[in-house]
Amino acid sequence: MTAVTHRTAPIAGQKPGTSGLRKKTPVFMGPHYLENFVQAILDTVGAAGRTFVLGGDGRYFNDRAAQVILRMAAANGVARMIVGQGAILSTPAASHLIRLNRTDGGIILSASHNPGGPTEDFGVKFNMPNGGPAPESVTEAMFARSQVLTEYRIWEGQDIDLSGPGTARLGPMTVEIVDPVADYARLMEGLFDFDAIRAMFAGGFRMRMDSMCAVTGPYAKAILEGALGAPAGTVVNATPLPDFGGMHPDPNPVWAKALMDEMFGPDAPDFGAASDGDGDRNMVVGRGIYVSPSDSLAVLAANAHLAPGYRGGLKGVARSMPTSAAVDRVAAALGLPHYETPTGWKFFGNLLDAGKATLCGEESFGTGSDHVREKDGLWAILLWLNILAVRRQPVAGIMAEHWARFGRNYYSRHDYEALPAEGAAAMMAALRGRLADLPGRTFEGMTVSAADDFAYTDPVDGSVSKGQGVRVIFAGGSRIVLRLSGTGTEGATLRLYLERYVPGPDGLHEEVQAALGPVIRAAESIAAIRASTGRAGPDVVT
Ligand code: VG1
Ligand code: CO
Repeated sequence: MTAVTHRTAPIAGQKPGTSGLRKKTPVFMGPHYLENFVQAILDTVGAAGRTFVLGGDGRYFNDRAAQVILRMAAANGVARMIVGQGAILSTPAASHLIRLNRTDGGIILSASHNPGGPTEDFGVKFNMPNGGPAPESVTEAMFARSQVLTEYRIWEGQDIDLSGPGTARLGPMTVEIVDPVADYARLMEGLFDFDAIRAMFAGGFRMRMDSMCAVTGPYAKAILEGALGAPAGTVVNATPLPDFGGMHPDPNPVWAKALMDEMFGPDAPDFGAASDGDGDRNMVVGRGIYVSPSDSLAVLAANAHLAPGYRGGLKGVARSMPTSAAVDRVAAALGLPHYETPTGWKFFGNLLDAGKATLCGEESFGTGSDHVREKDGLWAILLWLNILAVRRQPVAGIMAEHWARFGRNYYSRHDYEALPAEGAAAMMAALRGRLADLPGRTFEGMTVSAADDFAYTDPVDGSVSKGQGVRVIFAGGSRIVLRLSGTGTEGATLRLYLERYVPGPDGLHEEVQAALGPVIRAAESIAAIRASTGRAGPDVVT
């Protein structure tokens, strides 16, 4: 067995987006595609003598890609790889292992909430020694490297047996195969009052957890049904499958419809939850009530002190720009600093590292804290359970009290998928050109108070990220935001984010799309989405 060097040529388009490099699986399986990108990663971050974590969400090609990456790591002089058994690790569990073992980072194989399978999506991303996604400066360097490299190195040899915990060698490199769940479960036990949650389940509390045939199945079974004593069968779709059983593992009311039907049905459990392909997203639902991710972040911020891990209070909170301002209102009431970042978890890393924020969240079903450097689906679900165990109220009661105290930010996202890329880019460019004319104009009785293209200056390292989404803000707190997705693999996806603030006490319990009616109509007047795309309406409404 020996290291060999293969000649290769740069492949266009190996540019990481919002969260790593995502392409159709056949593209990743094409000649040299994975190898080139992995070599670009290793050349950028350095390989000799390093230790990295490796794992993925188990989707189609996960196992083959892991073997290739191990052989490339060995040939590039990596000293040690810590790999989840079966090459499986949820994204938050990988982030935890990177931090726990003080490694030099990790490679995560996932296209997250995108479907998996031979003709669906695959992805690779690199996380830094702090456990968080590589910042733009690093992903740009990886892309630049991918455009000039001429060779990659790989160890010639057989597959490593990853089927059970233990230690193996690949040439000079040590491969440590670890239980993917154990360390993560211990971390959760240290943050939450497991006794209180166990007592709640013992008292008859019923929950449905839909793992959507993706990576959280084993984690949810071990923690909810194992450690916390929830009845067997609480977790459904609990076996990770290479094609997610044909499901689209994006936990929202559209793709997790079975869970929604159950939670709004005659025999609904007390609490429902779902998570995505790689386990970093969550959706929570009460009996007969859906909790929007922006509201969930606000409720968690207002109640986090009820869990042992956050008893001392929060240092601050952060949300992505398109996420509703509900959490800002909680921060203002608690006297906490709050931050507004561009879309993507990588922008929270510095705030968490610097101790400026404890909780972070995105409208796209992502919530997390400083316990790792990724959003964390099961963590959010467990924090909700801890809050429910202490407050002993139904979810609907908690939401009603929250809105009565802080007012309600009605919120929805409308996605227009698989648009022709050039047309979508032209529409955004035209809109950007019109922004300067908007302030002072009135739409649907709402006057525009500001309109811009969001730019962010990181308060810790001063780095600037421009062009992060168009926002049109109306007097009174209503808002529309438009941006193009950076995680898709087919054409362009336009995301339209809609928000309207109602201070209460009246009007706190309206149907969401109806409450947002004026904002939806104003968005069409301003951006002419339907007119310029020729679409009758959005493909997905969440
Ligand atoms: C989407 C979401 C964003 C999220 C990203 C990764 O990005 O909008 O909030 O951070 O997915 O989530 P985009 O560019 O398509 O809007 V996932 O669970 O990959 O890890
Ligand atoms: Co995800």
